[in-house]
Amino acid sequence: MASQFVSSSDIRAQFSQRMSNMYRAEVPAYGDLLNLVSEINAESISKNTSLVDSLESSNGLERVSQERHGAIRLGTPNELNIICRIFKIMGMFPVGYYDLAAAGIPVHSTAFRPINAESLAVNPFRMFTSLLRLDLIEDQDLVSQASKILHQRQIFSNDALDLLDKAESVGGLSETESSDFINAVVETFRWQQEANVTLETYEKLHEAHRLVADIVCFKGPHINHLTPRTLDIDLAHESMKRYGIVPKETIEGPPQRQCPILLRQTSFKAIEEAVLFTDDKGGGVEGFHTARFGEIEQRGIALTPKGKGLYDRLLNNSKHQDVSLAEAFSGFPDSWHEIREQELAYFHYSWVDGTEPPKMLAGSSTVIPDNQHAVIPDNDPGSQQINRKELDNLINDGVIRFDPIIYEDFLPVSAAGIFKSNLGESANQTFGSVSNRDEFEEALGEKVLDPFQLYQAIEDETIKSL
Ligand code: OOG
Ligand code: NI
Repeated sequence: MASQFVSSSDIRAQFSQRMSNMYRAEVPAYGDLLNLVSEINAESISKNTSLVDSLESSNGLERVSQERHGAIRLGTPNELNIICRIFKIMGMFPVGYYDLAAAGIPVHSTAFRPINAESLAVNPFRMFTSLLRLDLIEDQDLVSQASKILHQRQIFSNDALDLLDKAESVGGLSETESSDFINAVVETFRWQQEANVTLETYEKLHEAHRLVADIVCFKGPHINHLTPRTLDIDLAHESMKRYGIVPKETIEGPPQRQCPILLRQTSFKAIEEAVLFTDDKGGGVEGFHTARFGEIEQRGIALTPKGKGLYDRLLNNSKHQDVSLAEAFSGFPDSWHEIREQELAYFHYSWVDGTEPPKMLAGSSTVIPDNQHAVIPDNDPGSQQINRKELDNLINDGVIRFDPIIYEDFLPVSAAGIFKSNLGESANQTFGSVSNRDEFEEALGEKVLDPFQLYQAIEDETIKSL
């Protein structure tokens, strides 16, 4: 019997679209950003045939126009635990641990995202998810007040929780259940104008840290931003002005290069939103809150530990020596051949169109001609993966091509920059850098996955299926 369950990738794709519709209605400038990005992506695609070839060969073209990430900020370990269960139903798993305390932001984070090549090709939606760390706030009275407020709120509806239980107990959701589930989860992230607290409490929390106020004072974790992926961030950055959008001055991440690596991002300032604070007499007091903003990003190739090591060294040089980012990064090879040769990044391997040798069927006695490299199918017990040397030869022969595996994660330094640009001047606080990964994973209920292992597995899989 065919499965009656909606696939987790379909749930995720629908959820991502629904979040986008909601955010567009809430923050009109996000709609402008989407228009701008689709204009620029269409232009990049029409002008750059090698980019299109590369995206097509690695199954990445379809997803680009639908692609985005979101960011949410949670208040309690229990909220994080439930979010982890909810995102799992959508095929999103916690990848990486980001400690933002070192940058003066009292949260630690992970990225929930799909992890295998097929799911990523369907829809790569990811959610940067932060958990507040009240242990970093000094004023103990304020901490206990904040903690009390957070423990009284329930950010998930009963519908969301019931459907979550159902999905976990029977292994999936029917069409109707899935659509109810998506509705219920989208509501969790809706902006709610009525605050949880009085204006006075808001101001006290705001003074401790703006982010604390953003998390504690509201009934739910409103989506902080949604970020579309552009194929040319320099052009997008330039064009923002045409749309009347004022971006940050600099683009976070590596400099402009022939071969994009990791992630480059830019954002525009947070918007001011009206809030209704509670008052003791049961009425509402009007006020404002600024937290939500717009961001765009360009994604490049995922780096190996060796490549990331080099990246970090060069970034560090540009900070501590008086050299520009572009100069510092002249030390990072800027051709795909060199990057591959030096094993600085992960690649997707495939046959050049028309060169793919006929695959042997299991148990068949097809003889592979001598001039074609023997590729033994997976299900053969004696199956052998093409080794590095053979791969190099096939590439030299022009029969195998290699295309970048796209970086699906985030950069803590850029994340800190993005947080800060929206927190304003008061954000120059520092906390001793006491990272607390164990506590984060305990709240999550599991360990975060290692991004390098995931990219390696995807690369290996492309070699195996040659
Ligand atoms: C998350 C900031 C990190 C990114 O793109 O690096 C982030 C937040 O503001 O909550 O979204
Ligand atoms: Ni972001």
